[in-house]
Amino acid sequence: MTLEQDLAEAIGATHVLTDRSVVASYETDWTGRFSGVARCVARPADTGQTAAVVRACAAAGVPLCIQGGNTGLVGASVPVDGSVLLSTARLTTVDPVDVVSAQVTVGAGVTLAALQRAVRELGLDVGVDFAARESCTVGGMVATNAGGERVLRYGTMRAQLLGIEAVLADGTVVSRLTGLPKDNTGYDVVSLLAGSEGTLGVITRLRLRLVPMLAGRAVALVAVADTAAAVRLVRGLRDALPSLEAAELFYADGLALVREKAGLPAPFADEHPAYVLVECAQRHDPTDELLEVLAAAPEVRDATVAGDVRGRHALWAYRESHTEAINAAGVPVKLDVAVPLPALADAVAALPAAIAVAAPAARLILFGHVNEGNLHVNVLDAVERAEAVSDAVLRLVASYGGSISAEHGVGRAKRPWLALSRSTEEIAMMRAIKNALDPNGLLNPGVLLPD
Ligand code: FAD
Ligand code: 2HG
Ligand code: ZN
Repeated sequence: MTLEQDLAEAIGATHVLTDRSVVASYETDWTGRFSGVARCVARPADTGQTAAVVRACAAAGVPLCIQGGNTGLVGASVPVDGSVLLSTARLTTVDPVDVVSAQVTVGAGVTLAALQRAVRELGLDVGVDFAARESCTVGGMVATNAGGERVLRYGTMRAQLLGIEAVLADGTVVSRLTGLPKDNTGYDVVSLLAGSEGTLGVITRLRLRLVPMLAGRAVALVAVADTAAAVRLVRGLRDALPSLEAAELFYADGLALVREKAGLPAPFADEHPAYVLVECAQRHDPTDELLEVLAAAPEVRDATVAGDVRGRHALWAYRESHTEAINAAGVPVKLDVAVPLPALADAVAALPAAIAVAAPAARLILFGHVNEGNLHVNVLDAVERAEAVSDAVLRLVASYGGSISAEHGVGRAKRPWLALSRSTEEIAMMRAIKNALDPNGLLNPGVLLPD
């Protein structure tokens, strides 16, 4: 029997996709920069079927690549040539919400937006949120330890994760879904899979912590002079406003691009060098206290505040449309990095010159999550100089004591630079874990660990 026949027997022939035009829709990443040619796509419906797919690939010695919503931005969600691509699109069960514990168990293929809809009607919410919500899956979010817009308040995806069910490279199923908040019984096998980028196992189900749904919300878009002013402003807001949930940063050139591509009006009468978008959330309306704090903040050059849903979404559009606007302008070299907050302004100032040396004609669009020192360095008109640009940016970031990946992961895009953020000993430890769990390198080859 061929591998395709084995897979068809395990999960049904209609869920083994071999038609080239259909398979092609799984083969290129969101940015258009990374692609690979899969042998076929397998779409299991549950953990048992997932284990059967993994076992069939292991027996045939064919690599297996894992894809959720394919919104990942480091080239790790597309297949390597000749691999089987396992799509989690059918792992979409949502168990009844445990409102007493404020927890839920869901299939890895559930999108963030679907989960939000399911829990919000019960007065609960998901602690992580970002613009890809309609497509990204909770499995992909855990596999990349996604961050997003609420890390300031609730932490990254790892902090939401209480349990996991996963299929290891030999087809073994590990299921730990009790969700006990206190459970000190040895190595944290659940957390180990967060940020593992599909290299240690296929996550099939997750148990997630939920947070209260806070209906009182206010969003402010604040114009500031520069990065240093943005950092000072956020520091002050954090101290004064316990309801602070998000603090996002973007600049005049990013705003201009977003306005051009999304057709949005100018937020202020005048242009300003930098903008901070903040959101406060609590049970009652936080608008008055946000206005009061902004009125006293010396960094504010101009500000507009919205409390109603439509107004809040209109302000968020200036920030959340950056990724799409950049894609509409070309294929970017995308580098998601973090630097210690006290060094953020210096790093932002140093980036243009470093990039210009690597790619003189490049166009830099910067934005990010200011409280975590998380910069999204998007470099347009430089894709043919991707390696030189990545090297320049990542070395600069490392020189400030930063991380080469704040939230998107290492993937295939940054694998050669892992040693800038992790010691030799740590990389050896990671390699030992990989070798113990996947000795034949079946899962997501070429992702995360350098050769
Ligand atoms: P994919 O892209 O399909 O896969 C990502 C990685 O996870 C791959 O390595 C894949 O092999 C692995 N994987 C997927 N599912 C599983 C599974 N079930 N088991 C094991 N491995 C798996 N990220 C942030 O952190 N913060 C943001 O604010 C943010 N905003 C974004 C905005 C936009 C518009 C876009 C396009 C992306 C954004 N991202 C952001 C990137 C982010 O990594 C992804 O959106 C999300 O975490 C990936 O989910 P996915 O289901 O699309 O995974
Ligand atoms: C965001 O914060 C995402 O919007 C995407 O992490 C970042 O497009 C990017 O570089
Ligand atoms: Zn981000």
